[in-house]
Amino acid sequence: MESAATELRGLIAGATPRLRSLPEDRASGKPVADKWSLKEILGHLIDSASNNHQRFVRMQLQQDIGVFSYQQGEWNAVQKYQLERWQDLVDLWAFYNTHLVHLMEHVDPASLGHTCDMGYPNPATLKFVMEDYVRHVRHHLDQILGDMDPQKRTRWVRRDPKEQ
Ligand code: NI
Repeated sequence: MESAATELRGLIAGATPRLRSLPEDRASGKPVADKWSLKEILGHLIDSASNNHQRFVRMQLQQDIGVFSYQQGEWNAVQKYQLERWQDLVDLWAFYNTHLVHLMEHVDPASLGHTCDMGYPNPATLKFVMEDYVRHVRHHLDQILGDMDPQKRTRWVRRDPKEQ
């Protein structure tokens, strides 16, 4: 999983200083009430890191871990990311992902075909889960750093594991 790990390492290195430079009010600004603020998007990436951390470990220990998913909107709302300091969220995101790079670099190659049911039509292999995780990080970092109108944010396009 060297290439996914290298890509994630590059995303952390490139994005962290840019995230740190965003002011608190910009990070918590909510120009459109029903769209996530930048804090809430980064919070979503922290939830993604913590849930995928579980997948990355559990899938190495078990051939098929069955259903493993989480309710993204509910997770975000419960944790009140809007009330948390932006710099703390950036640090947590960066350190968590640094650990995930380490994990990917040391993944047991024999487990890359192990599977998880992520609600896609086909079971996802650990290789797919890791690659799709990095694609998802990039997608949301582009939203945060692109400074775009929240209404014009591009939607996440799910990929069927079979088409990887
Ligand atoms: Ni997402």
